[in-house]
Amino acid sequence: MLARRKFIRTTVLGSLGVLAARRAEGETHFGIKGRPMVVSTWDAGLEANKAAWEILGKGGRALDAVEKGVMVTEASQNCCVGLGANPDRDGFVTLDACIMDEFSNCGAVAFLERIKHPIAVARRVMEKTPHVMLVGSGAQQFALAEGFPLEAATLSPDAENAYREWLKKSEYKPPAINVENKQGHGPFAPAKLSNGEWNHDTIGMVAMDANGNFSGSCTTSGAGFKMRGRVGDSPIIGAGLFVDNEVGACTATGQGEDVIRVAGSHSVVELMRQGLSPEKAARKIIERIVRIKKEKARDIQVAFLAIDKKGRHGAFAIHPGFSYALRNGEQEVLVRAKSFFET
Ligand code: SD4
Repeated sequence: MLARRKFIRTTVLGSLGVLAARRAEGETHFGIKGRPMVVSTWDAGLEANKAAWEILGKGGRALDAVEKGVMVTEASQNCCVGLGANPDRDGFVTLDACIMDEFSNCGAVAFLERIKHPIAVARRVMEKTPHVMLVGSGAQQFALAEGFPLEAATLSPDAENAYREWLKKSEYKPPAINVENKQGHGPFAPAKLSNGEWNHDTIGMVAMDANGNFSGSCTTSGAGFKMRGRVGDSPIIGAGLFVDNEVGACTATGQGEDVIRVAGSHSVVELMRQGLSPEKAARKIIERIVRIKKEKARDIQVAFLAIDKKGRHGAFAIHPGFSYALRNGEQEVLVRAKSFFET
């Protein structure tokens, strides 16, 4: 599947003269104000972007695009986002999500069980309550009151197998992260699915619509076999996602604990506000995490993915293997991000 996809490096995108000049900065620039674009994390982003583009390509609002986009991933049986994902160490799948729009409205749910589309519940929290975040049984109660169905409390066949395997040792030990060599770092391993593909447990998506407005979404099952009650960065505004319509938007993936400690996505957006490109801003915050973690940075993966008001997109990761999906008027591609460690 992957072999048929067009895989590109950030530095070799583009063909127009104006883009060549921008390439000299080591960045890629396809979207411009008035021309919509969407980027999302990992390979599953390609399918999610298609749904987002159905809206963006017709001049629709970025908020609708980022919600509908990640719902594809949440519903996919071939993905570890959503109810098909690996459970916590007590055997329950618990989901986290957040969404943010161009007016800095935001909504989030965390530790949500048995609801198929946490991102849609997060949007309802944003639009229908005076709050930003609902968690656990309260979030589920709200979802049911809003008409979301209560799904079965069963594991997907892939998750069932993975959990049975995990129970043999019951160790909360970081496995792999690198999609390419299937090895690497952090508890956020690409899970091997029964169809042979590898996938991740999170999707973050940020988009700019034809009006130049930004929105973002992030949804996850979190770390497989996590402690019961554990919540990562993904539903936390400023950590897993941040949008500022004057500047741009950023989302994060990887070890959530280390994204939270640097207020990751917010920090990237603040650096873009100071004039840094998305890639350079992401790189600075990755370097900050590496400084904090010292030698432990070898064992974790974190990546940031951002877009700005000039229509630039960029990402940076601690380790190789992180890629993001880009869709705009000209391109539908996977972009391989640069990383702090090269091997
Ligand atoms: C978390 N950031 O729960 C998420 C995990 C993730 O790819 O991004 N996995 O910490």
